[in-house]
Amino acid sequence: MAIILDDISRTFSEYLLLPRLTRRDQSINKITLKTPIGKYQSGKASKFDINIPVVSACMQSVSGTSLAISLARQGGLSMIFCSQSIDSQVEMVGQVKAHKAGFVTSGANTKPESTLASLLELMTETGHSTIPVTLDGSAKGEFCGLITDQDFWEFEDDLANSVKDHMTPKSEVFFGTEGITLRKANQLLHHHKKDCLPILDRAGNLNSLVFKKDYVDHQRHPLELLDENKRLSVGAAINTHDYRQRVPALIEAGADVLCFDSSDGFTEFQMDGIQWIREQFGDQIVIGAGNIVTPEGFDYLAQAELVDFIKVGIGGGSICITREQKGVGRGQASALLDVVKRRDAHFNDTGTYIPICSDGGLANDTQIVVALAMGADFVMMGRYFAMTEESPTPKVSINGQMYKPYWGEGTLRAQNWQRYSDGMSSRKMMFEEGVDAYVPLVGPLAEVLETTLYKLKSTMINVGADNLIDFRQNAELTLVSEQSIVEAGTSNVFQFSRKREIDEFDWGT
Ligand code: MZP
Repeated sequence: MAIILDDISRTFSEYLLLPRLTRRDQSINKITLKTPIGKYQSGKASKFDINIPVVSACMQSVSGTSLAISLARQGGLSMIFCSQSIDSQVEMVGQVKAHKAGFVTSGANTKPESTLASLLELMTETGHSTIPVTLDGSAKGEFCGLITDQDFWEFEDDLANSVKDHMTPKSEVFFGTEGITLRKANQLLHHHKKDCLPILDRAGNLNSLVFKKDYVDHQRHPLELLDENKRLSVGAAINTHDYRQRVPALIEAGADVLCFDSSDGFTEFQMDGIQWIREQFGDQIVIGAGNIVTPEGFDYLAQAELVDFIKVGIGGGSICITREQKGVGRGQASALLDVVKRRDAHFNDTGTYIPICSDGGLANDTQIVVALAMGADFVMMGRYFAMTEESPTPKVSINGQMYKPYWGEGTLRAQNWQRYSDGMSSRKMMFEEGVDAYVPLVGPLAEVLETTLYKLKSTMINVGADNLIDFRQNAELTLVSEQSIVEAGTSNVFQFSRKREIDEFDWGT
């Protein structure tokens, strides 16, 4: 006979946190939100941390290049979607890695003999105003000099002139030598009042560039998530079909984290993939697995401690109709609580901590807070990021309000055959597990995230926590009745919906 669980499947909105003692020395600025993504041994550091506990979903309508750059600059991580060709995913990962920070491989170069006209074209095409000049015009060629848009006048100079007649020649350029630290390179920029410092190898070839604007930018984004070469960090989604081709290409492109994107990760297909990646690439690469909703699912994926983090959640996503279509899934709070309990037991028994990601179904900031209090190390969100300026979909105006399209990976539109097929073949999709939708545009990611994280920190202070470990250890939650959910909103008052209504209201005073 089928097993029927005693517990009801519960969601985040059914719980509330109870306040604990807030200490006098607590303040928003002292709270840290750093959290592990990589598994670790008791007492040791995780091999990969993120600076804020949020990652963006492995979805076409969410994790594009701009969003990945923006989120990494705020301290989080994006998982570039795999429902695309290997080449285009690799290109997106490469664009994030090339974006900025520290030593940048020059993306636009010219030769001494090139004309100003072709240089101008290059500047317009790439948006770069400082272009290195190398003998063969390549990013690693023999360095000859630098040319900027200040070195010639488009409407005064003859555009048939050669670059070499206008550039600052190598003999007059301040440059650094390969091996120089970023700190020293920034000091040279400061000392010589320059905007760009070329870094040359011992043979005089161009190696990379360091920009003043990157230094300034970094000061404005202290939580920026960078790799050891000071490039932005980025994750990449993978599937159980083509990992033998996709994974090597993504690692080569510089992906920092690999994340299986599957609605049901409690499968031998996924374990085969995990084992293959570990055999080929060892323990250094960070691998996320999932999704699961039961302790048995956790035990299966945690066996031999091959994976770094495990994602929890089936059917809770805002665009997801898996529960309706297939009758599979579980309330996200129940799933998370059960899996966290099993993870903690695993940590006690083996000394290995495996971070848990709560994936999907977070309808508001409060639910993010509750998920972290319940023991998730970080959350993965789709809708939340789809609503920002930086998501990859175009803005659409409907009745004067701006929206963005947002669709599930289980829709025909996403054509993500691997995820929703049976793991064995890319056969025709028989039914959809997701919907095509629109979400309101809410503004730039940095602004939205700032509010969310401020609320999270503020709740952490309510429960006397200084970091996310304290938070889940101190957290005391209560189930709420339907009546207390009603009570949590405003009651017995007529609420103004807009500030303008307040301004225009006749108060009779
Ligand atoms: P949400 O943040 O929009 O509520 O949920 C995002 C999550 O929904 C994703 O991370 C993924 O796990 C899941 N998802 C994506 N596509 C589908 C689908 O088409 C889906 N059914 O369930």
